[in-house]
Amino acid sequence: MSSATPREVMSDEDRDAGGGRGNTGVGLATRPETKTAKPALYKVLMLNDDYTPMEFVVLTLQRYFRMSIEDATQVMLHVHQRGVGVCGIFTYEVAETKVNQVIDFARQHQHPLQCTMEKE
Ligand code: TYC
Repeated sequence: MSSATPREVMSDEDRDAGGGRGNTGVGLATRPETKTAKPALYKVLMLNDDYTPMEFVVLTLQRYFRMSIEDATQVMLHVHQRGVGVCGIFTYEVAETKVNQVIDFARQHQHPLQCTMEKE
């Protein structure tokens, strides 16, 4: 019998990864590995309240989310009307930083504006 049984047959992936007996970890470099995990993403949400001035919310969105005055006004009005709105989607640490920047900025100006994050 000369043909290999199915479990002896190595796929291209196994071979490229240096799989099988005697794996030295030095695979034949035929193509790049495509196993880089994508980072988890988080939505940064702006919450409505009855006291923060509309123009302060627009300024905050422009400053910390790099929005145009038109986009910032649209997001602010959405939050004003619906109660909550998405400012942007970021990796965990970037989202956390932006939430803290918004809350600090609002506190410095004695506005109750609140911001939070939620996994995508
Ligand atoms: N509701 C506020 C007002 O009428 C405006 C506002 C909009 C506040 C969005 C917070 O995230 C907010 N002045």
